[in-house]
Amino acid sequence: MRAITGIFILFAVALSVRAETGHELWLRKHKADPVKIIASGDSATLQIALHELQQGWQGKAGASVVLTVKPDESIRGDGYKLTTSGVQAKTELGILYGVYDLLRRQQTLQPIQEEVSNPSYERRVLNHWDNLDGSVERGYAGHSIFWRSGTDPLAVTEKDKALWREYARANASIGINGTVLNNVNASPQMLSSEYLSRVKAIADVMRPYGIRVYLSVKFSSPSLLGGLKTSDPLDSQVIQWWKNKVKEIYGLIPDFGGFLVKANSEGQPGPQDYGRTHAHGANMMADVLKPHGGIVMWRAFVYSPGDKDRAAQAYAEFMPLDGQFRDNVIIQVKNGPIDFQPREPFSPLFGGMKKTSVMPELQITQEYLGHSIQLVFLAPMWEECLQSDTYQEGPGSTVARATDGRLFQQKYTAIAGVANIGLDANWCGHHFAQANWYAFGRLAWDNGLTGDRIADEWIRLTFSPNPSEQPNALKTGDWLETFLTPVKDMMLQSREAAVNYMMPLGLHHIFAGGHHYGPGPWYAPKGMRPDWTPPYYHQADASGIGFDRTRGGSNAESQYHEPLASQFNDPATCPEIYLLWFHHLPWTYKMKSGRTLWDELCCHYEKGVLQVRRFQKIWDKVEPYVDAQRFAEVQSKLRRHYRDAQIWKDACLLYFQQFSRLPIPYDIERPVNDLEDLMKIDLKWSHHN
Ligand code: GCW
Repeated sequence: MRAITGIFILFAVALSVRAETGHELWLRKHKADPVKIIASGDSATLQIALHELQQGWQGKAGASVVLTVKPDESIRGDGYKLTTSGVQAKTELGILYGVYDLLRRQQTLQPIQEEVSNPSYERRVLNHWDNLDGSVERGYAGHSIFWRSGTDPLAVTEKDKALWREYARANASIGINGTVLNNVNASPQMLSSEYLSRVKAIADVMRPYGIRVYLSVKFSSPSLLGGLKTSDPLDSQVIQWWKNKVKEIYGLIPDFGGFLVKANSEGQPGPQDYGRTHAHGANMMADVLKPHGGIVMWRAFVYSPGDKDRAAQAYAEFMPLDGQFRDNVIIQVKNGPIDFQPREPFSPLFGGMKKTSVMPELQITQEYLGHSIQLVFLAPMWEECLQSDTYQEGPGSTVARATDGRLFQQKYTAIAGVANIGLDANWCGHHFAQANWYAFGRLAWDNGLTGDRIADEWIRLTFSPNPSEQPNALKTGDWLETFLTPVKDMMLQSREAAVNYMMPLGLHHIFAGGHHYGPGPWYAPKGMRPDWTPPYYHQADASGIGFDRTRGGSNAESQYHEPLASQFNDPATCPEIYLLWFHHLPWTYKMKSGRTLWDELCCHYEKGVLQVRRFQKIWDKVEPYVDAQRFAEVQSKLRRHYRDAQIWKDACLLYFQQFSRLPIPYDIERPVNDLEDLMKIDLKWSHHN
């Protein structure tokens, strides 16, 4: 009888949950209580704040909230102070941020007390790798929300504007205040007057939400678009061309943010094509933008084929330029020295450059972390990077402090995240990929937040039952235990799981070429640049595995400050998570666990697969508390996630076993695939598979 009642209740709960597409993100509608708002001023931004309070208030019914724009020495930039009576800020945008915080606290049942909140970085920017034809480079959530092909690609419709408004609101709610609208592999057409008119339309929608637009520009635009003979940054006609273009942009968009530039990188043009340095190129643009208040975000993602270790190249190229950049240039540096791998040590340029502003670039889109197929929560990875100690000014010189102005005087501070947003109904392709967008915004605002705290907030906002719709929903305490705790646990483990089944112990870039989704440790087509093939990175042979970056090898470890350099240089002190990043070691090398390196690798691959299996079980168990649509969609992604994790394990172990010639330990599940078959599979990246 008991069992029957139990089943009946579960059934009732499941039925009462409305299907959700996920389009509302972490801003799902709730029944609001009445609230009285007293606001000084009446701008478009304040109107939004008012509206949000009216739509979302869950505090005391009929309470008064005072919104005061007034300086206070504890408030910086667009920061704010929550008070017992409402929100105080220096700027109207600060008020809006304070209101979002207030509402978030109400929904997530966090205490509301007097507290100041200031942003870690002044510029908190999304980078869209969106092409003007509507495709998205490394995008797994459908086409661009900004650009499209077709008969009238530049027409601005009401539907476009409504979507951009939702996007702006979502970003503002987590403190993001800038967006680069196009791919760093930029088309010169971006700066044509036709496209600029669409940029203006986008900027007009973003403005009240405090979001500035920026553009990626192609360095050779003066020649390609302007018809000049050269794009040499020291040529007076070239400089004049940029001046005119920038004037045109600011005529349309007075608060335009500035340019993002990928130059002399992966075939993109740059100042070196004219015998000039990165500093010449960046400074020319900076000088042109300066009178209008614009900045240049200049990427340090440079490497070329040759003998030099790819991991050491960006540092080698940019360090000699330290001190040569204008104060409105910020060097944009990817979190690791290679390329957004599942795990890399932090880039030595953080804490390296002292006289130049440096900003971290994180990748929200999961290019190397399972696309929008796999559930991988990235906050722990970003936290790991931001909290890494560079030792630049002694212990405690974390990447966070070295980039947010606490360690060095930087005129501008910034952080960028490569967006994972597209036209898919749920924006990000995977419901849990929304958490990565959310996490980027929250960390950009407060780079000391933990992944745990962010996951907690996000789950509550995204999945908590709506009492008005779910009268049978679990009581809060039970929901926390039955839903929040296991789901959070799954999220927090998910990145380490991916490292385990893809590239444990410091392995990196062993993806199949092109799509960067499936395994391809063998991938090395004839004639291909070696640094674009996995054997360059894993160096597996009969003698062992790993990339030797020690003093006897490429010496990349020397780019780190002591005591790190020596620590990394010695396998006995190198953290095992980075072991094969810095060392080429014999298969029988003794690990801290007492196991051989080969056995340890096997254990990690095995563990990763089992972790994903567990995620499936966790998710299946929470079915009664999730609406049917989101439940089924995540469940189906997890099925594929598990299958592909198994493929990763089998492919890597069977491939490396050819070199190690050692057996897979008996207590480890045998591979279920054959290497020959695996080498033929092309795991397509499409998220619709
Ligand atoms: O991660 C690599 C990607 C490229 C990308 C490049 C970059 C936009 O594979 O698709 O190009 O990095 O960051 O510039």
